[in-house]
Amino acid sequence: MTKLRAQETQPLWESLNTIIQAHQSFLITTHILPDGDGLGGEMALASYLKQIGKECVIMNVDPTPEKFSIVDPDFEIKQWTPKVLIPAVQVIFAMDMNDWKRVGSLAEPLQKLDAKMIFIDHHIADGKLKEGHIIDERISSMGEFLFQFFKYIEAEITFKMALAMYVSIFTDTNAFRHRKTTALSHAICAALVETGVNPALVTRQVHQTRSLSEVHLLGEVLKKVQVTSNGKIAWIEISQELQKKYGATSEETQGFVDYLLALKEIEVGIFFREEPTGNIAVSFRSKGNIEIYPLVKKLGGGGHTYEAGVLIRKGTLQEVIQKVLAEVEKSI
Ligand SMILES: [Mn+2]
Repeated sequence: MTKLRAQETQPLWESLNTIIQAHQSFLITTHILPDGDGLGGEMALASYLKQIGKECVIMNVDPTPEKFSIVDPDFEIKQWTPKVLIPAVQVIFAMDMNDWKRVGSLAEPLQKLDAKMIFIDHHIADGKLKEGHIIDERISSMGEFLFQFFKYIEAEITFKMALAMYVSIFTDTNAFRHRKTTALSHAICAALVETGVNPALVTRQVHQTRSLSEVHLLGEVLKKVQVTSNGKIAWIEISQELQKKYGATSEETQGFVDYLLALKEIEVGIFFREEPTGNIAVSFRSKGNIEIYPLVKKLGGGGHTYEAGVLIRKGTLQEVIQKVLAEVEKSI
């Protein structure tokens, strides 16, 4: 059934297994504004660790969005605040990220612990970073990596783990649309559905959750979509003023950028969002003919070849839009 990419990935499964076997206590975390991939990955790995008798806490800097609460039926994911005591664990796994800045204010207290700190990730990372971490840039999602790992070590995959991995793969491929979606991604999801995961229910709970005001905000944002002179790039923007008008949070505007790819002629969609701090978050999506990672990297961000993002700390919303569009037009 599932053709595992054994030769290439086996060393990563081996090293993860070695770390797990050699230690007893673990903390798992993921990036700020956690998504279905980070949360699903955390839950699947934590469930396995507990299954084999290890101690494991999941602690994130931001709360779990309501739509992802299905991966955490027993409320195991804890939110960290400066008042929360972090247990003195031996190993920290940070999932779906490869830069400690991505855990925001949790980075410092974690680094103060005398623990092994390991990224489990699939974002583009430079060679040096890969040493000592578990990074496979080819996989679609944490769920895809973990499923293969569990099969390799012959772990029992419970329904809870299956659901968490399905949510991870389903959300990080944007429902099997992204370029990293492979036959393997589908085969793994088929196996997870056989375990009892209900795809229609996951779609309903994860993708069909917008409030009326969010849809109205989306409508207002999309009404002002702009396209560059060469017709290849579409962009939208959202100011703090507009977000406030609709009472929307940053988390609620996630996914807006994907609507731009519905346009027939464009190759790249960009979403500019002003944060409460005044920083500008910029998300990029490419249909696959144009690699946007090099440009995003140049701007100081990161991500994948065709999906990437950057937080720009200098300039107003309009200044950032002008600057980024100029860079994009120059480079593609
Ligand atoms: Mn991911």
